[in-house]
Amino acid sequence: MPDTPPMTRIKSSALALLPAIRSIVGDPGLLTDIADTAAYAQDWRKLYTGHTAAVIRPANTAELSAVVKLAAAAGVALVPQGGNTSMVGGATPLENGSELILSLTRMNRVRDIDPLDMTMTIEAGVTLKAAQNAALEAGCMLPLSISSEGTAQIGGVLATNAGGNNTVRYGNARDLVLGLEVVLADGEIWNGLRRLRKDNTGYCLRQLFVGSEGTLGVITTAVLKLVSKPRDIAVAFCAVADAQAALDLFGRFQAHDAASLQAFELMSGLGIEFVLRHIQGAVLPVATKAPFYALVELATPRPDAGLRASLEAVLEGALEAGIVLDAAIAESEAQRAAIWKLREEHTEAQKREGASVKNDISVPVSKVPAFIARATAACEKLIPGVRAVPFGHMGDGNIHFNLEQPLGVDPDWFLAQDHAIMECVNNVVRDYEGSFSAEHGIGRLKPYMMPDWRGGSELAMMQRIKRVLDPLGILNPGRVLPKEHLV
Ligand code: 2HG
Ligand code: ZN
Repeated sequence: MPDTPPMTRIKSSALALLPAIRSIVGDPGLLTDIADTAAYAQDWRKLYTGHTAAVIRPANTAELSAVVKLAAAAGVALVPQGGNTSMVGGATPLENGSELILSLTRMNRVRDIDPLDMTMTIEAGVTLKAAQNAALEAGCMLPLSISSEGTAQIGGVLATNAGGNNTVRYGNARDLVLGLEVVLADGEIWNGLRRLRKDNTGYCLRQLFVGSEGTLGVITTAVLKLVSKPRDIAVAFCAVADAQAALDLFGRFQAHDAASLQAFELMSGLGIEFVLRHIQGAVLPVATKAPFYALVELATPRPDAGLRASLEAVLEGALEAGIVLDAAIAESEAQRAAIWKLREEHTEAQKREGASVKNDISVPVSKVPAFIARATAACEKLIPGVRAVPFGHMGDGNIHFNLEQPLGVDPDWFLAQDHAIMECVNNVVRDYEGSFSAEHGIGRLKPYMMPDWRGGSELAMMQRIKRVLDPLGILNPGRVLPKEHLV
C-alpha cells in the first residue's frame, strides 16, 4: 500500500495557525511548500524523517516572540532549529506533522565585539565558523571548535552545550556564555544579555537554557567570552601503538606545559583508513601505519613562545621512550589544516563506509584506554565482525565510540541493532562512572535512557523545571525528557 501523502498527515491546528504567522513574519519568513520544508524536516544522519506544515523564519526577536505567543495560545508545538547538524535528531519534527519548525537562520548578525571586555554579542543564526572569523578579525578568538562549525549555528551550539576540540583548555559552550536573550514558552522575552565576569545575583538562569536543547526556551542572542588570538601555534600528528601510549603522551604534554595545550585528539588506525579511502585529498603525514594516532595542538597568544621547540622536545622524549612510533609536525598553515582534516572528516568517512551506530560517551581521561579495550571486546562479542572506530577528544575524556557495520551485512539490519549496541557500550561506560551523552545531547535518540541514568530526584527536578518553564509542553516536546515523564 502506498504511503499516505505527507500533506494529509499535517495536523490541522498547525495549519490553521499559518495565516496569522504569515502576518507576523511575512512571506520571506514562512516556508510551506514541501519542496522547501523537506530538508528542514530530516536530520542529516537520516535517522528521522519528519513532516511539518511550515518552517517559520523570524527576522528578529520581536517576530519570534509573537510567533511563540500564537503557538502557545493554540497549543501547537515548536521545534527550534539552527544549522540542523544534530547527531541525535534533536531538531527534527515528528512524522505526524503536528509540529512547526522555528528556524533561527535569518537572525544572523554579529551585534558587537569588544576586544577590551573580550566579549562578542551575537545572534543565534550566525554559524560558528562565521562567529570565529568575526572574532579573529577583531584580534580575538572564540575558542569553541567542532567538526560541523561551518554549518552549526550559535543558537544550536549553545542549546546543546557543544564541546568539541578545545574543551581540554577552554571548557564547553556553557563555559563561554556570559549572557543570553531567550524567548520563553509563553512568548515573553527574557533579556539577560549581560557581559559581566562577576554577577552573583541568585540562580544562574542562563545556564538552564544552555544544554536544554530547546525544551525550556529559544535562545535568540548571546554574549560570549573571547580569548586572546593565538600568535604561535604548533600541531603534530603522532603514530602510537595503542590508546595507552596516546594517554602517556597526553600526560607528558600536560606535565610539560598544560597551559599551551589546546587540543589532544585520538584516532584509530581503522578510522584513518576510512578517511584515506573516502576523503579526497587526505594524506597520511607519517610513514608508519599504526593502530592509533594522536593529534596534538599547542597554542599561545605570545608570539615568541617557542612552541615548535616545545613540541619537538616532548615528542623526542616520547620517541625515545617508545611511546610515539612516528610523528609529523606541521610546517605551514596548509599542513596544519591537512592534519586537522584527517580528524574532522572522520564522521563523513564513516558515513561513506556504511552504516554506523554512534556512542558519544565520556569517562575520566585516565580510563579512556581501558574503556576502549573493554567496549571493543564487548561489541565484537555482541556482533561478530563489527568494526569499532573510537576517536575524539581524548584530552577531555569524550570518545566517539562508533561501531561500523560488519562487511557484507545488510545496513538496515545493523542499524536495527542500535539499542543493543548502545546498551553494550553503556554498560562499560557505567563501570567507569562515565556519561552516555558527552557532547551531542539527548534529542530524540536517547530520552529513553534518561530514567536509567538520571532517575530519581535528578530526573524529577528536570521534570519540575520543564513544567514551570513550559507548562503547555510546546517547546521541543519529547526531546531530552522521556514522554512518560512529561505532565
Ligand atoms: C566530532 O568530534 C563530532 O567530530 C562527530 O562530535 C562525532 O561522528 C561522530 O560521532
Ligand atoms: Zn566530537
